Amino acid sequence: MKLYSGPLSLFSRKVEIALHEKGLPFERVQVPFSQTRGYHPKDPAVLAANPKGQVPVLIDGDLTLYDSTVILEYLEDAYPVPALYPQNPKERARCRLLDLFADEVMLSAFRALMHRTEPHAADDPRFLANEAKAKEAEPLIAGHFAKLNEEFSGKSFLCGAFSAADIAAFMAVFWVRRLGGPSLKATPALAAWYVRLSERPAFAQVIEEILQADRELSAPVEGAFRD
Ligand SMILES: N[C@@H](CCC(=O)N[C@@H](CS)C(=O)NCC(=O)O)C(=O)O
Repeated sequence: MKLYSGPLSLFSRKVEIALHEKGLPFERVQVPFSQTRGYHPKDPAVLAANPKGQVPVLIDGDLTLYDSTVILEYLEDAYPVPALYPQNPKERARCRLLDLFADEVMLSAFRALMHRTEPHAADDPRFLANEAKAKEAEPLIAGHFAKLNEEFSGKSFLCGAFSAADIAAFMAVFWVRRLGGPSLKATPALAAWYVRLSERPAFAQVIEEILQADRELSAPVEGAFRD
């Protein structure tokens, strides 16, 4: 399999974790990314494969796929062991909903923090205007943490056993922490789950690669990974 990925692409990294968790070998092609130009110029292979021009793109033989969730669902169908989704239809649907919650609902709030890794002067008026919007988003993000925290009553993982929902939610929580968002202090079950997942080899490898990419590509973020 070949995966077009980005060094600081949350959704590509989500797919990488799933591939590692399933023990599937893959060739990774890192598309160019910078904090000032984003993904421009775009990789021609990605443009050809995905009408949205986005990574991740997965190629498995004669099949080309884009969108991290579509890719995870394909991996589950084609390579079912170890499972990343519950077998029970209602549990499976609930797991998909949590994946969507992380990928879409949480992202739409913490997008407001993303300017923090771009190069800036502390008194840059554009940066300060973006910071005002980030501060407005932070209570919403803390609310998302509280919602996830409630999911853990009597469970170690979001859907009972480890699943795709854990991967998606972890990436969202990790991205918020990386961007100096709300701490996990008020959400102890979420904090304990976050530590547990960070220690899994698939997660530890991807986290280390993202931190290395940040050292090379990103501005330092005040309050990143605070307790
Ligand atoms: N819903 C898509 C989102 C993919 C996405 O937003 N990819 C970003 C990188 S994380 C990208 O390629 N952005 C470049 C662009 O939108 O032009 C997924 O889950 O894969």
